Amino acid sequence: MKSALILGVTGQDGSYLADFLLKKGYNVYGSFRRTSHRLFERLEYFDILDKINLVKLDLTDPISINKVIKETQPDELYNLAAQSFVGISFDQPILTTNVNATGALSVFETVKESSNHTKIYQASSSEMFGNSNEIKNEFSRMNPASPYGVSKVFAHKTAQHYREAYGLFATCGILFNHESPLRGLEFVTRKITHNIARIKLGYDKKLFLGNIDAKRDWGFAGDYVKAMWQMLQQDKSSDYVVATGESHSVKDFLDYAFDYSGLGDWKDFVEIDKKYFRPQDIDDLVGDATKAEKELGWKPSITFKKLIEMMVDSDIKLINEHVF
Ligand code: NAP
Ligand code: F7E
Repeated sequence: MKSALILGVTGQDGSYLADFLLKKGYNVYGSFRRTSHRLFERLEYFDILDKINLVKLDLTDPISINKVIKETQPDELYNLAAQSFVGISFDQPILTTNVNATGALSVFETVKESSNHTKIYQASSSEMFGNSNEIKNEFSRMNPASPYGVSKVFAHKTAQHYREAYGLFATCGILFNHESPLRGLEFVTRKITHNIARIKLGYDKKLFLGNIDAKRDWGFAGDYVKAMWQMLQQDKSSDYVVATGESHSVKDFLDYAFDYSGLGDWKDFVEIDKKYFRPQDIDDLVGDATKAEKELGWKPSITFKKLIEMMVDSDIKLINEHVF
């Protein structure tokens, strides 16, 4: 039986990946950090909480990283743990850097010293590219536009360095935005579908957003965690872009989501609030996943419209069941 350690198992991708690996017969370890409130709702959604070996780890605490990796000696390690919200990274740049950059470095160093058979997946991001007009591939210039993006460039380059200097199997998945009914409530897609459900069921009247001209390449998280696993089944570590190849604006998302929900024209419900604008934003991001398709046989299975339908349906069901 293969073993996998998922850092950040309580997150969107962590829970989808845990479900995927358990179905493949893996012994799954998943890291969490203590909080004073509910934490495992995504694992409960998949009904897999009791199937995961939970381990306590914080990326800002190298002692916990050391202990967990030494004890578990996993065949595969997925570093999905991060301060993943770009917006807050402008307000908490040091925390973001400590978690995403220094934390990743501690993971690579510990694997090198005490578990060097472990294959590492590093969660890199399209945010590393920043603004420029072309479709992005593995060789595109990195020009990050947020503390989050900068922290991910550090971790990405450090993974490449450990690969080259020490022969570590450290693969970076450069994933473009991926969403699901389990997406955090502050990200724009889920914020829209959650608020559509609240408006539709009479709990709210308005939805406040920021830069709705921004365009992103949005895929489905379930498809993207499969790509992560496929990357670690290769003989050599490398970098892979994972994306749908289509970009849509937040306005396009609003158009279809409001139309599908039956609420009609989003302009009757949406107001712009300056507080949701970032000091710097990326206008448009679209990825070229040709390498992942050729080498991994990976392709997205869920369209932009289908993704929106899944998210709207799920949020209406949750609000109907009084899950806020
Ligand atoms: P997410 O839902 O925000 O999950 C992040 C996970 O990291 C959570 O389990 C969180 O724990 C954990 N975490 C946060 N701070 C930590 C710390 N100091 N120590 C240990 N764990 C910590 O993010 P996601 O959407 O699943 O994304 C997974 C990874 O992919 C992240 O690294 C993200 O930056 C990257 N990424 C995401 C996307 C995307 O579109 N989703 C695209 C490219 C890259 P709590 O539950 O306790 O907060
Ligand atoms: O913003 C605009 C916002 O926060 C998308 C993370 O998973 O993907 C994600 O980062 C766009 C931005 O995601 C609101 O300004 C408008 O242009 O949903 P988001 P993100 O910043 O693209 C990358 C690939 C990651 O790696 C990250 O971890 O939507 N926008 N109005 C808004 N965004 C939010 N959150 N809230 C608004 O009200």
